[in-house]
Amino acid sequence: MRSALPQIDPPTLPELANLGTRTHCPYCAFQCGTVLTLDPPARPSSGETDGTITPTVRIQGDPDFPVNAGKLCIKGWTAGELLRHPQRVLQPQIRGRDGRWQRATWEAALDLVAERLQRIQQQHGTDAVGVFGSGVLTNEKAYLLGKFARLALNTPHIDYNGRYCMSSAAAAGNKAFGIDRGLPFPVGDLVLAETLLIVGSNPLETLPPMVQWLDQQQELGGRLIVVDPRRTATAQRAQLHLAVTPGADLALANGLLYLAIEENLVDRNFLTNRTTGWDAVRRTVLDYPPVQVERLTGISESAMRQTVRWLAKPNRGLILTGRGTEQHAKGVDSVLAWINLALALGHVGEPGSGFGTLTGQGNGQGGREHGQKADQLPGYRLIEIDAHREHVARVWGVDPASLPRKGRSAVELLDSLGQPNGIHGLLVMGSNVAVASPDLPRIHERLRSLSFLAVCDLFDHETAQFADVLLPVTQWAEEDGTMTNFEGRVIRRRTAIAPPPGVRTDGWILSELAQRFGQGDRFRYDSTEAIFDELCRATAGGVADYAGMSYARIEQSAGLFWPCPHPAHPGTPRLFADRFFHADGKAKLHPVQHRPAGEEPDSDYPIYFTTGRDLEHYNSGTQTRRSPTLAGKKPMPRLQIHPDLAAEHGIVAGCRVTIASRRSAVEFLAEITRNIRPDTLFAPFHWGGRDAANLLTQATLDPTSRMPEFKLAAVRIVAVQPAIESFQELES
Ligand SMILES: Nc1nc2c(c(=O)[nH]1)N[C@H]1C(S)=C(S)[C@@H](COP(=O)(O)OP(=O)(O)OC[C@H]3O[C@@H](n4cnc5c(=O)[nH]c(N)nc54)[C@H](O)[C@@H]3O)O[C@H]1N2
Ligand SMILES: Nc1nc2c(c(=O)[nH]1)N[C@H]1C(S)=C(S)[C@@H](COP(=O)(O)OP(=O)(O)OC[C@H]3O[C@@H](n4cnc5c(=O)[nH]c(N)nc54)[C@H](O)[C@@H]3O)O[C@H]1N2
Ligand code: SF4
Ligand SMILES: [Mo]
Repeated sequence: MRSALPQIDPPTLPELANLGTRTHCPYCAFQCGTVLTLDPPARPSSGETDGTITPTVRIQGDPDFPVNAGKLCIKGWTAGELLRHPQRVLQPQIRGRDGRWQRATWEAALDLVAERLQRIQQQHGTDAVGVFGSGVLTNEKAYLLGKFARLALNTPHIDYNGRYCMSSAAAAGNKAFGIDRGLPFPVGDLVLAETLLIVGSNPLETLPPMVQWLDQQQELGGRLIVVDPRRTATAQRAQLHLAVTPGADLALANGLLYLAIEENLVDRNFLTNRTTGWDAVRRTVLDYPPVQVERLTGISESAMRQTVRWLAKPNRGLILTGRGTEQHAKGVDSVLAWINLALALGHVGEPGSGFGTLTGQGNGQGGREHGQKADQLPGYRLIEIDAHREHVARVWGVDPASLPRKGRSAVELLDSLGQPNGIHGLLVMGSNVAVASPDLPRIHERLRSLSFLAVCDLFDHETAQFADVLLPVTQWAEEDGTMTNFEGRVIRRRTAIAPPPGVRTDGWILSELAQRFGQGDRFRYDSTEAIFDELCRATAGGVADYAGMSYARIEQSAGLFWPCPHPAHPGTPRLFADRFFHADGKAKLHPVQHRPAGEEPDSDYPIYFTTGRDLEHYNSGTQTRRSPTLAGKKPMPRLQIHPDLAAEHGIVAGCRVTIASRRSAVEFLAEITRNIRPDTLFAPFHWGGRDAANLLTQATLDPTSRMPEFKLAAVRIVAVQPAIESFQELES
């Protein structure tokens, strides 16, 4: 199916509408405040430079936005490189009989999408079409996408890439606290932590402006402990690094709680007054004495004792989790184990103390609140609860009985593509599933067996290679909306420049398609703000209550924290000061047991393989691999390998090393480094094609969150090509 896109000259930037506009970075959940100007400054073309100046957008950190306070990472200040990128898709494309893209009018492309999806529904039933959404979408788009799936397509099958990202932390937060908001406090509170324990996250590379908060925390005398199989940039600045065995976090957390009990560090007052469930947890962790935990985790008893003493009162101890501890088939239970520890030490709710999780995607938080998750409706309502269905149906003006029920989760949805009783027509909006999904050989086979695939994106990416129709959309700086950052702060994305003439917003596309499904009236809005106002009504009374918000209110301050139930409500920066969100106001502890991963190393595949992120690239790499600056800095993935393991296989820096799992094999450039456990290999997942780390990963799902096990597969080294050049810089 591979074919080049017809090249069209990208428009330059003639009418940069609102330069000096304050908006936010397109990438991660930090949602750094930015100010956009022109670089180089537009000047009348003259003489030798006639026509040669192509202005680009300059992006600077917004000093007035308190979260990043003027700082940006390299991805943020290079994001402008993509606005007029030569590979940007500028017109709808329809796959011709020869397998090549052909330009089409919007009318023709949208008619085709509607016709094909309708034909599939006539043949196989309404449930035979599905939607795959994204945490890249604004709140307004996420809301519309959920409404579109339920009302226009009338299918239960909508899920999104947040299932790959935040679902385990979300499920654990809901179970323990009765609410799921990544940080239950503003990020500035971090500086108050006397001990910060970061588990399975590498914020120095994944949320880099965090450095300023960590610096301040350290200047105030605070300590940092990092739990990660790699000695990451973050771990390198820690007082204590616990290089845990991949997949053993739950045992570690239980082992720490065992020691807290033994050392009499448990806060019994807090447990009695503010929690339930302690007895069962206490009994469970008694099975985790240090010898046993040391065997499972590779962490010494003395390091564990140090950790728990530093975290316990009278210190302020704060535990933060990331994908390293969550993207496992026991991700929910692992997060619950960390929450148990935080609750038992009695800190939760006090500034600089407690528990939080570091959200990933730009709108990873808002994306999971407004109804694009298979089991959810706007406001974090649940689609299987009658009262919740009734509220949302009223706002939408439909009969509650007409709303579909709960659909399939992301991996299960993709796994059903083209299968009997599965999905035959799919709309993907804002995700490159052909790179980002686990066990790619299987997912590619499924994508190939679909009858019809439509993709809305900026680029002709790896997933679009499987598509029949590609609909080009506007980018962040070309549109209005709101995003909810990792603190639960709702902020404004603002239009700074005019989009290229041939592209449309995702919202416009959904409303046009809805019209073709006879639901046009329910998708007609005068402005993005009108969508937001409806969203606020739909969330009223829900857990993620935005009812008191408006664009004007959000703009008056540096964003508003939900819940914000009425127009006079100031928003809720700190969630747990007085109560938790279960009916009794208490937090719940849950007894959880360590168990093996979906796949453990064995004699055939003896090495752990884990995956994650580089500073310079973002997720599937659709965007950052196309940035000349970022691709120049990191042109290809590197496999991190410890010198001991390398020596065993005769590998030196710069060798090409092929590793195989039970799914497939991938050849990587080797980087020899002591910053990883000798039993573990690491590769980033930002590349596609033959470089995709996800060709190796496995898709065992967490039974509760349905999160796939991205962080653990068993592999072996199958071939080593000698280094052809000197790769000294690859030794670290
Ligand atoms: N530069 C950059 N920044 C990003 C992104 C990006 O792609 N690039 N993506 C954004 C998104 S969507 C997300 S979700 C966040 C993710 O942010 P992070 O959670 O910080 O990212 P990861 O690199 O996936 O995983 C963190 C660490 O988990 C470790 N790890 C692996 N296995 C285990 C384990 O079993 N236990 C423990 N404790 N640790 C383990 C890895 O070695 C890795 O260092 O980043 C966001 N920011
Ligand atoms: N092995 C391994 N795999 C992983 C992970 C891991 O740690 N290891 N992490 C997982 C995680 S946490 C995540 S979040 C996923 C992310 O992986 P993906 O779901 O692929 O996410 P992105 O790469 O961010 O893709 C976003 C897409 O949206 C497009 N886009 C940007 N803005 C817009 C817009 O406004 N509208 C539309 N329609 N499109 C837009 C971009 O061009 C890009 O193609 O990957 C998961 N996969
Ligand atoms: S930290 Fe995240 S939001 Fe900030 S500039 Fe970097 S990628 Fe953008
Ligand atoms: Mo993510």
